[in-house]
Amino acid sequence: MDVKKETADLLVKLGVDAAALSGGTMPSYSPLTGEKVADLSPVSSSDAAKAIEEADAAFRQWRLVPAPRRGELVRLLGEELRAAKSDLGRLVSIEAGKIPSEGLGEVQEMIDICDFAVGLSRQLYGLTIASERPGHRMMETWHPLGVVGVISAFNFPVAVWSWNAALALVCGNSVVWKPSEKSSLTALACEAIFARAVERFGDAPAGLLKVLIGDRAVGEVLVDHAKVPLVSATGSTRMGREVGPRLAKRFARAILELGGNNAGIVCPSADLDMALRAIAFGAMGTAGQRCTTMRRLFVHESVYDDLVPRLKKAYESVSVGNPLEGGALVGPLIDEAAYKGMTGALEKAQAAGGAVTGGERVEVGPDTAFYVRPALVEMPKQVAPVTEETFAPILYVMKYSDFDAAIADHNAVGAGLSSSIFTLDVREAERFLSADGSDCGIANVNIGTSGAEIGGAFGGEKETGGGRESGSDAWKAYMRRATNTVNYSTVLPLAQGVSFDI
Ligand code: UN1
Repeated sequence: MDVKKETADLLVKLGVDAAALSGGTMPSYSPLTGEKVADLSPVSSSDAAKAIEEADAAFRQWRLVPAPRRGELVRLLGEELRAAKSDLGRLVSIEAGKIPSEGLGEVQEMIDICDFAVGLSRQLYGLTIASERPGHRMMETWHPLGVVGVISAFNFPVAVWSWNAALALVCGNSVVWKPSEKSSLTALACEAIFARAVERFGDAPAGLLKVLIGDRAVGEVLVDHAKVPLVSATGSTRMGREVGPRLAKRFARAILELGGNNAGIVCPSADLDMALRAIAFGAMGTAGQRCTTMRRLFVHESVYDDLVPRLKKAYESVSVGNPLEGGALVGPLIDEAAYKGMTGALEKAQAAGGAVTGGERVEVGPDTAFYVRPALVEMPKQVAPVTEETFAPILYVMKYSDFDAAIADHNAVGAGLSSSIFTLDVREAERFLSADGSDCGIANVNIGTSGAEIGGAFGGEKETGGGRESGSDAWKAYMRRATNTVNYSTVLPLAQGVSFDI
């Protein structure tokens, strides 16, 4: 395939101006071949600040539009995404290296959150609260917040934006989006798709969505700008450590969705066929580049010799290759740095007594592309690098004999995003989900760690950053809450029995 030509064709078909793809100073690459597919023009810091001002002006109008009417814009966005699904899904494959069904799945996730947000636009409920004073009513009202900054990562280049944007928009906010430098093309496509929804909507204020193509300096403008009351940032824990305190310094809100070091526990009663499939997808799917990828596995000693050899076989036989050419299940790593991170971790694991299956580079096309066979590493115990997140397909497998110790090891890492237990024993399952079970934001039974549906709140604890996006009541982070007390009596009783007679 001619990756560069197909990228340009898809972008133009999706509505991006061809002129935006060349002549700039910021190169875009496809991990499928490692070749450069565009030269984009980054925005300057002053243009970024101007875009934020424009988004703020849009917010001031948008907040006055009734929420169900705001939902109509997101409904139209969902329709446009449905129409663009195959092209955008393919562009995600080209830019992030995903297999076709995962590229399409990512767009489906966008459509799903739009549907969710449309319903939500009629359900931004506040409570009515019993007042202790006669003739008084208490209630809470949820108001739009302002410009919502979105910083997204390459691995879910479009879905994470949509989780934030769909909620932010129905909540009455505008959005300024700084995509990863590694996935700016799909962001331009989303900008064009959104523009079509806006056009069909008719009277939306200009500036509801601003896309800031650029590097870290542009992200910093967003993080530090006084007119951005909330930044939702997805990426590494290292990034979150910088962004979090900067937001806190100016009392802005943060939704941080950072690293994961997700684990599964396979118990004696587990359905091993099912566990095998779940682990294979969780650990090898998306070439190990989901924040929810399964990276650690604790297997009970009684089933270890049954499960682990079968898993190794799956690692040895899984197809690795250009997913748009031969139907491979494992596509490329995003770039050379990811490859180096993987080999470095494997060397460290071996030095710590790990036995590695797989992990070797697979030659697919030019040497600017980085394809690897996923690695399964049997570790004698949980030491570094098992305790660190390496954004690559490495699964560290450890044997356990005592369930309590397995849970303790499970929780003994910095990150706290997703987790799974495989068991048919209700006691083990419930314990895993209980207060002294998994310490993660996502805890699953008999399914893997990845592939969450949008209906639930998505995010995790500890070094994962504590933010929640997507479903459930995650929308509340995108609004400001006002508690209102209305006195409809003729007297003025004070709360707590206080008297103050003048
Ligand atoms: C991410 O990797 O940043 O649960 C998001 C999942 C997907 C989202 C992953 N729904 O794997």
